[in-house]
Amino acid sequence: MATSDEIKSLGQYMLSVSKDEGMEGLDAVIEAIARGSVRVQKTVESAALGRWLGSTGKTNVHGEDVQTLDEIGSRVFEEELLVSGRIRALGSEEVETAIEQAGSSRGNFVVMMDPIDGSSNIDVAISIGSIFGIWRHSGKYDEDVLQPGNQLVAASYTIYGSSTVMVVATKNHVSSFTLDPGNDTFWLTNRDLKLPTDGAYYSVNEGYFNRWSRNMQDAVTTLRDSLSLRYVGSLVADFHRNLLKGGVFLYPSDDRSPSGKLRLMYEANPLSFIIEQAGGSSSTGKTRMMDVIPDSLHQRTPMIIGNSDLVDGIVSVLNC
Ligand code: P6P
Repeated sequence: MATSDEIKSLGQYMLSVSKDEGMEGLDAVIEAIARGSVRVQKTVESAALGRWLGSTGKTNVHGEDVQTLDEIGSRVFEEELLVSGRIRALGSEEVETAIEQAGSSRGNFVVMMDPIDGSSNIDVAISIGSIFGIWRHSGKYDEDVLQPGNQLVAASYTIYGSSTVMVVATKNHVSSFTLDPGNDTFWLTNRDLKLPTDGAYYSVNEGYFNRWSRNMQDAVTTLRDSLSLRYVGSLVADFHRNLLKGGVFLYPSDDRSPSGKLRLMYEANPLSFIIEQAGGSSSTGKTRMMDVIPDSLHQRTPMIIGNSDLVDGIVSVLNC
């Protein structure tokens, strides 16, 4: 890989990494995500002015209210990714079935995305994000779209916060890039990110405490003794803080959501790939997240993700 003082932009970085990791074309996929992120950032920052806030009045495949920005984000990333010529199949939280690229435009990557995560926070100007899992084209359509996390070759998210930051994880690297809105370019700001050894925060919606199993209540009560609670209610924002500062994020199953709320394919798996590349762990509470064999595109999963010692401690309490 080119030396760090030669690599400054996301484009230069990905060109080098794609070559080093034998992932020809991966740079084009990440660049498509970057272009889409620039477009979404412009929409997010002026949402109120452009009247892009609020609901479309439609419900998605999960029966959830579709925010205007959800729809815009899904369309923007779909356009950028499909025009890249590198995508064999594309799945989105906002679309019931995955889109398969036919004919000559077939690429050799499969992308699963949550185009706008945390949309309930859009109207109150709290950070939101976009999440992407990237697999190689494996063979038949069904095999392509339902690959386990342990087959991921890359993952990325963008957080639209006080600055717009893309985190990109590949087989050997996790790095972050900050958008310069002046020239719409993402510049390398953190190279080879690693989780801090000591976690600082635990992140969970304690408002659901009474819905959890007794073991989960005990596990979270223990966290209170040593960690501070931070919960934005926007997965990418909570995850990004813990990636940089150390900590653990939990979205457990509960008596109303027995499988949890978060989606395996385009939320849990991509973030699990990133956290493992940064030296952490991710579990369903029973098994390593990325070993889960998917049954369906939109299936949900409980998630415990962050510093390995914290994740392992919680899992041991859950299974004692
Ligand atoms: P709750 C946002 O709607 C989201 O999907 C994630 O971004 C976030 O972590 C979670 O839901 C918050 O859910 O039930 O705590 O409001």
